[in-house]
Amino acid sequence: MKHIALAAAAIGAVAFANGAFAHEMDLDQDGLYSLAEMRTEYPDLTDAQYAALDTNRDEAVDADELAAAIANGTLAPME
Ligand SMILES: [Ca+2]
Ligand SMILES: [Ca+2]
Repeated sequence: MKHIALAAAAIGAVAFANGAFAHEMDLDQDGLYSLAEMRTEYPDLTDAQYAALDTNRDEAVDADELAAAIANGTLAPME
């Protein structure tokens, strides 16, 4: 059981690191990731790809949409 707990802790650490990096990517700290902000981490992101990330179609990517895209493999995890 011990190694399962350690694995869970490692996954938590990765999630925390992603969260911290995502916070930095939000240059104006408005809680949303504009296309320009996304391109600071994903330089090759296209308009179409950005639109696909915006699943609730409010024309901005929020933290939940970003996390979902990383979780489903649409975006590479941030390092
Ligand atoms: Ca922003
Ligand atoms: Ca959105």
